[in-house]
Amino acid sequence: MHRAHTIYKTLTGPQGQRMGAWLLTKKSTAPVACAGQQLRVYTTPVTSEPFLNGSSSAYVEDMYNAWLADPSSVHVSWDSFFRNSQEGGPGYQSPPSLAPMGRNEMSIASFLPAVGGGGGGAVGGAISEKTIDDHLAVQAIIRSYQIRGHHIAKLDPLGINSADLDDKTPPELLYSHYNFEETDMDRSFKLPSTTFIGGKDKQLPLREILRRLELTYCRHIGVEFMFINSLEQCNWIRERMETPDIMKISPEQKRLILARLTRATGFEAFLAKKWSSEKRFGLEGCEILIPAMKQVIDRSTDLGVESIVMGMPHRGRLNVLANVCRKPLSQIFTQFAGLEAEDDGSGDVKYHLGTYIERLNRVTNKNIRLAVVANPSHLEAVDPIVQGKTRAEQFYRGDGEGKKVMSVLLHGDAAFSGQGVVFETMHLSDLPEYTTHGTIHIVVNNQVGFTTDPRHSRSSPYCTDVARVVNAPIFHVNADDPESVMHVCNIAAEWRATFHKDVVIDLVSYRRNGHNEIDEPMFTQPLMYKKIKKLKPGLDKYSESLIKEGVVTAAEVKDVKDKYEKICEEAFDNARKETHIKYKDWLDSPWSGFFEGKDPLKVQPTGIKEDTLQHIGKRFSSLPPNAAEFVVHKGIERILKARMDMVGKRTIDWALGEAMAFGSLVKDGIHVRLSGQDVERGTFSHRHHVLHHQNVDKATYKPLSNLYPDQAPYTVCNSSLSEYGVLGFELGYSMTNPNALVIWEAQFGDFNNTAQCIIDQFISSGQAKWVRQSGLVCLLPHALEGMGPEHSSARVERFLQMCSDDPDYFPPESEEFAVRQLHDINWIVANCSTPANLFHILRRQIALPFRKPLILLTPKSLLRHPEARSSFDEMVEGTEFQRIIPEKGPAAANAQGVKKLLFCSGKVYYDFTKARKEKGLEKDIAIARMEQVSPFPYDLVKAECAKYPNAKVFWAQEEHKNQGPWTYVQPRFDTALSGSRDVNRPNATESGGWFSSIFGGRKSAPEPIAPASTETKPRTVCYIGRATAASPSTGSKAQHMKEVAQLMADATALK
Ligand SMILES: Cc1ncc(C[n+]2csc(CCOP(=O)(O)OP(=O)(O)O)c2C)c(N)n1
Ligand SMILES: [Mg+2]
Repeated sequence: MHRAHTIYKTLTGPQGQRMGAWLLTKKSTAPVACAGQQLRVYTTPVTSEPFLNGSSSAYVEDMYNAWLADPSSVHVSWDSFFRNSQEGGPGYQSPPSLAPMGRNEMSIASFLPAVGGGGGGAVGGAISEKTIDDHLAVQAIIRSYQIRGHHIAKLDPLGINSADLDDKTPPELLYSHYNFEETDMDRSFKLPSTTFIGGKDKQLPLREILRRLELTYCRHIGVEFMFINSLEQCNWIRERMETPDIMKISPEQKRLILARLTRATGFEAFLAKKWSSEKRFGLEGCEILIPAMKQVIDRSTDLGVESIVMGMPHRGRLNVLANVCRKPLSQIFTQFAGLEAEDDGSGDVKYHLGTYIERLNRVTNKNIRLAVVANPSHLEAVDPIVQGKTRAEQFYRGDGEGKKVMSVLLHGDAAFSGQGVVFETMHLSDLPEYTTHGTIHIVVNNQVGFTTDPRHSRSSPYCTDVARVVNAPIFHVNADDPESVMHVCNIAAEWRATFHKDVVIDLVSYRRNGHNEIDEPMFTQPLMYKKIKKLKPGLDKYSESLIKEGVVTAAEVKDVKDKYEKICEEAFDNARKETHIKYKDWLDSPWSGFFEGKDPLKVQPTGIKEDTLQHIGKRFSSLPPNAAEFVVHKGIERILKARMDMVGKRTIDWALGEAMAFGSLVKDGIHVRLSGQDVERGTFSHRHHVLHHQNVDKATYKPLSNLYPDQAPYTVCNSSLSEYGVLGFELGYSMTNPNALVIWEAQFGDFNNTAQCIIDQFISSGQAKWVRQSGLVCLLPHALEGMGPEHSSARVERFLQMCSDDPDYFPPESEEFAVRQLHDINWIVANCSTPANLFHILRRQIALPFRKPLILLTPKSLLRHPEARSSFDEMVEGTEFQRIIPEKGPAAANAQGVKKLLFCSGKVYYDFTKARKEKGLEKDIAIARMEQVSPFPYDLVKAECAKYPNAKVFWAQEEHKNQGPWTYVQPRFDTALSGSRDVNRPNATESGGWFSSIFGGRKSAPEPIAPASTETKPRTVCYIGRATAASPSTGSKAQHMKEVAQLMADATALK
């Protein structure tokens, strides 16, 4: 109420001149547009909102300013209206193009007769200007509270900062030109339909209006929602915020909050007592997070949600696992014991591990599945992964509207505003093939990021401002007011269930300790921490207030506390009996049934029936079935015809090879999803998986979705222009179900580095850290083709450098050599040179009895290269992926006479064969293609080298020497040629261990074998390729051609 008086008393100042008066005074002085205001151009007629409803007055004002600057910038109807108004015409008249009134709107005239109290009312039927002005002013004030009330809400439990980093009261809240007097405070004003503060009352005294607005918008909840451009959604929120007594809850509900807060607080206290010097990133200062999450879950389960996928940072993670997911406390406590793992993998620190729990929600009595996705230290990196996993779960459940599965993302204040991936993830939220139909974001806003104050960590007022871009309502709430927190949690859950859009809860709180428990916060935030030290913990405050209210007794409070401590002590005793930890207990994506009963070293065949090839080939090359109506582009018609001709000749090119792989998988019930920038057509216009009707907008036809009536779904989707977000999303998607081929394609391979964190932290090391597998495929266009530095290299050297196989270890040769290698490595890196091999390697992803990520370099010029074709013979039953394609030409028949054996990878093979032919050296130089670079095909390299005993062995690459595969292959060639070297022993835990954890006891790390070479002189590999360079490629075409010529000369030189 204090501010209401302040407002009333300080009703002065020029700002207030602008609202209302210009509309209503007949002789208005020309108002001045706001300094710095952008000129906006309004060229469409106003049809969406009626005049002067709650959200249109700002619009009208904007329009007026635009009109002032340039009358032609507004619609002609507004032009005439403003002109009329200025020229002393009727003060108010409806603009001509107004839409009919909606459910929640009233005409301005309806306000006027209902004037009560003193002041200027209607005199003799005429309405005074003051009456109209005053009513408009009341409307404007209501609206101002709705828009800006949050700026002055008491959000900070410390009372130091303003959550929006601005202590000032926005002048917009103080409309000063209406000249209210103290006597006006008791005048009644009819309430507009865009407010719900009246409840059943249609009019209220000004004093009461202001009081209610203060209570609603300026107490412990600050809500930002008026930027949402849907009147329905704004009203929906207004109703849940403004309705009198809306926040009243029952004593039972209060006791439930107290019990939950007690557990949250007790958990941290217990850890602090037992492991005082261990880092755990405690939640102290924002313990309300736990009751808040539980409230979100309860309400969402009430509304039909059955599965929740969560992503969160370090802060409070153990508490979430214990008290939200109800992970057994003893499992959590064993993480502190420094025990060795019973199963394999390299593991991760306790505050990064994931979990998966299925349990009964005791409040709603419904079953619920909760997964917390494992994450690296890299803040916010898990966001897109959670979304992908959620989307996939929705997909497999047929939950097209997200009613059963939802995602919850937790954030820190500094990370939420600082990390770009938050934005990239948010921008997926409404895309048809990426939406999860609304995410509930909860920010643990402790007003500090490690040692950095918010004023140094963000330029936006709130740490949540990124969410405004997707029109998500944002609820800032003082975390020391548990009931306000629960209220916004309910609204958030209902919002998501109603509108299926994102929503943000900003828990404005503090951090009682340093960044972690060992840190000294007084070094950097002395004043803040002086205050924190004096502050009563949230639990104490709430229990005291409930005792005062008579909801609980002090004895009951103590009892709840003691009981929880006893639970913790018992779990602690149980944990002490454990001798090992199990990484599998921390798996976030269990694939029940996938591994059981499988021979872990048996790969299913990848060759398929001729009939299937024919069928898919024809369907993929056909016009839509309703071809007479569906107008296809002439160029596409030609492409389809060329495809059909190839199929007739039992031949495939790149696009057909890919389509055959996808088509044969969907035929077998395997869902295929291809996502990335412009993947539908293909960056290089080779794919065309979506045909567009040339005359009907959005009418499309997807051949691969129309192969078989009972096929699995095929999804192909152009993504937003993001790598970090989209790659993360697809990785998450791939984690949900192993029986799906999930593919992300980079526009050019080099763009993968903007998703480096997903590659380093998740794809290459996810299995080792979190015993979680993924068969994700990354298609990375790669090759030096004179397109300049940025479109040449996928930086294959980096992927290879991260491969976990030992360069000095030649695994034992056996029938299972290839699959065992695949099993033991962290990911596969390949660069195919034929469409058939592309076909096989894609199918092999599913044929494997386990899942490994596949980094697949893809060609550009080969997409149309006449020689880069394969025959059906290379794909039919009995054929398989070729890790190495050996020389098959005249040199193979002249093995003893071959002087040079070149190994290469990718499209450069075609350049080498051409150069060799031109020089007439086809009998002298053998060229073998290494299609799978990692795991390294030791056995086949050895065999190929042995076949040409008199040849010098070379690795030839088009990349620069410090790039490309050279540094990876060189030591491995030596090992292949000389056998295992005794440099070190393979790491048995890493390479074989995971295997046993899944398949039970069958280890795959045998002893190194003795050198196999019988040659007297040790052979070694030599390098052919470009010299070292900083850049992947020259930018000059001429220089490029010179380099190519030199490369060809080197490759074909016999001296
Ligand atoms: C991408 C990334 N950069 C830097 C860090 C190092 N780091 C760890 S916590 C932290 C501060 C996080 O602040 P905030 O998001 O507010 O969370 P809080 O710790 O306050 O809960 C930083 C900078 C990190 N983990 N991830
Ligand atoms: Mg913080």
